[in-house]
Amino acid sequence: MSQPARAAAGRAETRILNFIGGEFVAAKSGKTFENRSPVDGALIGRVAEAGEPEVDAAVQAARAALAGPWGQLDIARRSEMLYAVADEINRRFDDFLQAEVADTGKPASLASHLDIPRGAANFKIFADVVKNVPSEAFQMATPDGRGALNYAIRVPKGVIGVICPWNLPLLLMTWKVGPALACGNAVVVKPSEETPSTATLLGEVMNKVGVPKGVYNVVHGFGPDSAGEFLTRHRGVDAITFTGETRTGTAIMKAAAEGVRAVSFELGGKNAAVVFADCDFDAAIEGVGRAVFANCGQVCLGTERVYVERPIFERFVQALKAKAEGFKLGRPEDKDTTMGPLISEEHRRKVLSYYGKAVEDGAQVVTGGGVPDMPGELANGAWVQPTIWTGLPETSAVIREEIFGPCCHIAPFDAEDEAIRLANDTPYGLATTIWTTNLARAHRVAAKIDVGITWVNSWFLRDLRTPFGGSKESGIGREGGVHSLEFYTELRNVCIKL
Ligand code: NAD
Ligand code: 6OD
Repeated sequence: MSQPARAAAGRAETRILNFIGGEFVAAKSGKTFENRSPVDGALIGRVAEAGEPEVDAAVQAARAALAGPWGQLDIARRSEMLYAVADEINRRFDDFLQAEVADTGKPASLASHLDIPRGAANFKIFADVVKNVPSEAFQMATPDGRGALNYAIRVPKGVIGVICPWNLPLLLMTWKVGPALACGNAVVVKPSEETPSTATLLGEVMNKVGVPKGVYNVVHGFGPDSAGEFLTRHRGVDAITFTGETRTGTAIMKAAAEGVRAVSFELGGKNAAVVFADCDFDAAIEGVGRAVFANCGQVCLGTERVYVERPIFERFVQALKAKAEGFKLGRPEDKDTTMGPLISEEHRRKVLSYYGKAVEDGAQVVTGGGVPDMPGELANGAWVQPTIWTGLPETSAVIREEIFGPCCHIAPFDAEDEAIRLANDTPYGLATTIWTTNLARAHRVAAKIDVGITWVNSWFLRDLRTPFGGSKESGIGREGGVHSLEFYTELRNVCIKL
């Protein structure tokens, strides 16, 4: 590997650097922070923390790229370049996999099926979308009888600030960078402080395939009074796309108000599954099991509230319990590992506080509820037991607040309207899953649950052309397919008097 590659991969002896104007750079201040493995607490590397000078340099580099060759590239050439990025990610699949798994501790089997392939696919889908979007045109009559022709053109928004979370680092970052670049923008990415590696590694890919310097930049650091805030406050940033907690979204929206800059937000959720007695029982257990426990419960679309029609309630609780108890916690690289740790000790404290609250609020702990005994060095990792509760009042914080861990509460219901009311009784509105073999009911209930994404008899089945986003406090705007173009381009009307 070249020197930048070792810096970017960031394991063992290495440093993880900022990527600005096509160069891997440390911080002028010399400040760094630790990147530790959630599996066993081992030091993975040290990350160069960007200060205001680095964030400013990244924004300037992005602006310069827009004024340079990148701004001149036609859509066909830009699309080819994004295909090349995807191909290079796939060629370096193992490097990306190793980096993602080291940062997150998630099972390699999961990252190799989900995170890395989607990281590559996110470039191809939007390269295709921009080539195929029609424009709109209107002819109009005028008093002189000659008329006028209106047509719309799309231009890039400019420099996009991309602020990312840690749960699906490459997938969620490229979900924004792919369309941003496809539309001709330049980006400054601020990965989560917990997961700096794959965004940095992508810098090498950009250089390798000849994406002009400054089109893709990465600055590392934290949120408040650090790189996140410096980036969102920077007036050279034209628009901000953010995935993360609703509370952070509120802070970013305040920063974006200066200069009246556009935001696209994918935020938290407290998603419900609604399971009817007429469901395919095994499919429902399999699907709800994935929705609750995949990625150790750290998926924004995941289910933390399960409502089950009373005739199958007891059977469902017992079957999901068996599913939870079947997970094999272990090192990510072990082939039989099916669940990793939480992202950090800090996040574990948060999740365990809800495990405690559940008991205080009178829950029956069906399974789990604590910290598993892990052997050897794994005892230093951020492990928790997959957990199921029943018997909580709907007013409990465990039912109302996003936990973001491998846990759910299961409650019975007796009528369709009751299930809809329970599912909607939350300030969030991201996703839901409905389990039934009654097609009419599926359509009826789907239309009444106030969320951005409804799955019927499935979960996290993604067609990247579809609108993705949240209602209520779960987000602002939709991304995916042509919907991403609404955010990443400015639509201009040209009126020609004939
Ligand atoms: P977070 O909000 O704590 O952090 C996300 C990013 O924002 C990080 O890079 C962080 O450094 C940065 N940040 C924090 N404060 C900031 C500030 N004041 N200004 C600028 N940047 C700031 O979220 P997280 O803990 O990384 O991720 C988990 C959360 O993300 C959960 O709530 C989850 O539901 C949500 N999420 C939502 C979606 C979705 O599509 N709706 C997807 C994934 C995760
Ligand atoms: O699949 C996607 O495009 C997407 N944004 C998934 C988000 C998952 C949240 O954790």
